[in-house]
Amino acid sequence: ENTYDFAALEARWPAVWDELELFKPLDDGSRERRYVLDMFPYPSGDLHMGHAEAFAMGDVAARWSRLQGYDVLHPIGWDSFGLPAENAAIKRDAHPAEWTYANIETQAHSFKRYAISADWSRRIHTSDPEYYRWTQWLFTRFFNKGLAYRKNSPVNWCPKDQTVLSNEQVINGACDRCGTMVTKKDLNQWYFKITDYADRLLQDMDQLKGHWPERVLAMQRNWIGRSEGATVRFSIEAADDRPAHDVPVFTTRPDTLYGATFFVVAADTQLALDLVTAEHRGALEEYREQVKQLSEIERQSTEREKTGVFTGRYAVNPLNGEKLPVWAADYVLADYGTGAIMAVPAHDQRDLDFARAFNLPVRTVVDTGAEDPAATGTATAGEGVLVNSGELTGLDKPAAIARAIELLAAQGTGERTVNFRLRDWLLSRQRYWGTPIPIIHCATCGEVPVPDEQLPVTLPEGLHGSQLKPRGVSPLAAVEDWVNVSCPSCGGPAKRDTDTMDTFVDSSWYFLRFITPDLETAPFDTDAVNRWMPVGQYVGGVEHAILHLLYSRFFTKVLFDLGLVNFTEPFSSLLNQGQVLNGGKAMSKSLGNGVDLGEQLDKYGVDAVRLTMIFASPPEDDVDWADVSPSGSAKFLARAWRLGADVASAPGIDFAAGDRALRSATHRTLADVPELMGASKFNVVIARLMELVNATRKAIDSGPGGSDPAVREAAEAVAVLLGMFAPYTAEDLWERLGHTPGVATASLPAVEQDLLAQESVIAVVQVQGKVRDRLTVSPDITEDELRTLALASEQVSRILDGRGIRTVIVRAPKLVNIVPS
Ligand code: ANZ
Ligand code: ZN
Repeated sequence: ENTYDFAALEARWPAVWDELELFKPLDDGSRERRYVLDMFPYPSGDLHMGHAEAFAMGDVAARWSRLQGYDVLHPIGWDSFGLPAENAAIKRDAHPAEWTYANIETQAHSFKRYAISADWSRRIHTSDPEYYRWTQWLFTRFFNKGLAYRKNSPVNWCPKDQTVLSNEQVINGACDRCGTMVTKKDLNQWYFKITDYADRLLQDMDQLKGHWPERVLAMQRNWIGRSEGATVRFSIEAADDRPAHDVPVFTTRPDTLYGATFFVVAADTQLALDLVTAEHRGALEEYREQVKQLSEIERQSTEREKTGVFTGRYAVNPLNGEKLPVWAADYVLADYGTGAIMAVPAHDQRDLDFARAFNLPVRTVVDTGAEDPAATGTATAGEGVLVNSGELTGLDKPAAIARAIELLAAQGTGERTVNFRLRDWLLSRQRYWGTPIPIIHCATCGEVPVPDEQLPVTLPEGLHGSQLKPRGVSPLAAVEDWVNVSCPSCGGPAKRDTDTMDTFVDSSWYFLRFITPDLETAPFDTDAVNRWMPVGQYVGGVEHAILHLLYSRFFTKVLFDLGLVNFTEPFSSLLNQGQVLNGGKAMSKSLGNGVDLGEQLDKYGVDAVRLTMIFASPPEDDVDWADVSPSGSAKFLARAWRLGADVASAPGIDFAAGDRALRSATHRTLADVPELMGASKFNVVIARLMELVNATRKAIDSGPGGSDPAVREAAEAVAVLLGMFAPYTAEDLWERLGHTPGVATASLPAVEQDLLAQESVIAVVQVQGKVRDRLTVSPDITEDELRTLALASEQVSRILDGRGIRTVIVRAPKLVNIVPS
């Protein structure tokens, strides 16, 4: 039978692969270990085209590592807690687990069909009590280290989902799940102290340079947002009903202190309420109401008219004793720096806009050569020389910054500080389908972590459907016999914390659990983890450039500090695969341009879809499904597979006597693949395989024929390399070539250096445009060498017959044209 039937191959091979356990790592030290990981999926439904792209890339990386001889760990599992399951459960009056685990089974089935070379014995689900027990265990370790704490603070609140969102989940002021504009609400929430690690998160990016996409590093750097400057303490004078008060500000420009003409506190802070005098209190309260209605993005918009109210107070400038009116405004943010600023309108545009709106003075203190900001309305931020600035006058900007800090430090009113944009990680969620926070609140003992032997704190099971509806408090709070417990410390009556964790907590350590997934005594085995980690190749979408990657990096550093791991970065190398588009646009319901993965697989076969994804472009680039040809891929696969019928020799023959041209083509391909794979040019490798298949076919049909050893050598190389992209076709071809199954773990044929020299090429020699000779030359021949050879040709001398030469045009290595005089 010589008809390529992908469905028959798909029906046959998975069971054989399972049986052979090809993808279980040996972990015996006989080979170098390599951990290749795809960002684990969320079980939202069946797999879609995006999964097909991402997981094809990760699978190619894993399969390539195996061919290179590594002992490869390539696991798969599910990030299975989260809101969609809960919303689905509410809609269908069901339990989130039903939807979640049904989807997981569907996806698992599809992943198997898609021939992901995963070790299925390591499968984990973050919503299993066996997993979240350890998420809770880790939480208690963070808590004991002072890295998990509660604070009452205004939080991002999605009025539609009725849940708190982290800063990272607010995109342009809207909920990243439902698009509703986010507002603020005061709640007592759990936080992880990621800000303690800000400097290390930044520093350790040095280890990732060159191995992570530069744009991801840039996004992380920007998110962490390190700024150098100074803290300057202003004292706010007592006023009628209010006592004096010291208020620090953070400024990157202490050199401009003499240019400060007013002072601003964020309107939505307790500080603003503490400062405001009785006379102005009403106005402030009214203003605060107005501010509450605004989204973060509106507040920060530079377009918007500046607003604010006077507090009735004055701040004293510590350098010159000047009194500055204190305003409350919304353009100063409560949670950046100290929530208060010294306003320098001449050199800060936001301050200038505010000054112009409220008729406050503008004083230039750095002469940058530009026109007066008071006149132009444009603040000047550049380099220059200090003017009107007491002791600082005459210094340039950097010198003035240094001097200002010296002066402040001498007075005890300021010092150099570094400020980060990064905020602590808000991890409390008032939802059901997540990891319960393992804390018990006791009136006597306070916050008591649940002891290890009482973990996991499992979710109460009875809740389903409308009982899960968001109400601003967790649905868990309603389950009294779950909430009411005795205090593990004093035995008195106490209550469980009813919040669950942000699912990003679950995914911040899953890569460690994969290493010892069944361990019952710890989240992971430290020795085993130290053997396998860091992940050698991590593959996933750029949408995780900040959150997931930053949180995983943070967790790893904390675990390092706890002595639980011996490395500080979890992912040595990162590949962001592109998106699958259709007609140049992301697939979406509203555009109606979605392509169903299952239909594509049914129509063209798994291998053709995989090959198409990978061949379309380098992995980082988008694939436009409207521009590709899965049927072309299927044709190529059939052509490769049919080589199996025409190789008329037995395995194990000596290739040395084979046709040299074909051998050379095979070995040149084998020699180039490592560099191409190393540079993630998977698509180029496929192009090279296409050439090799064509060359082999030609050798069979119009060359030395199917019994030539070079034909077997080429076909075997095709099978081994093709296995990375089209595992079914390659495995079947391998078997047709007489091998026992398991091409995925076959060894990569060794490159024979002496076969790499390019064949010679024919250079045509013309005299006055007429071909007079043909020379066999190296493709690398230089123009001078070729000219010399051509002029030395006997044929040419005969034609020239003593005539002189006007010009010689040389196009190495293929053409020489001689024009006689
Ligand atoms: C005086 C000054 C003069 C400033 C000047 C800038 C230019 P980055 O670089 O982003 O860290 N600032 C401080 N806290 C703020 C808050 N909570 N809300 C809004 N703005 C705040 O920015 C630091 C600068 O942003 C600080 O330096 C402060 O304004 C302002 F010619 O202080 B500057
Ligand atoms: Zn107690």
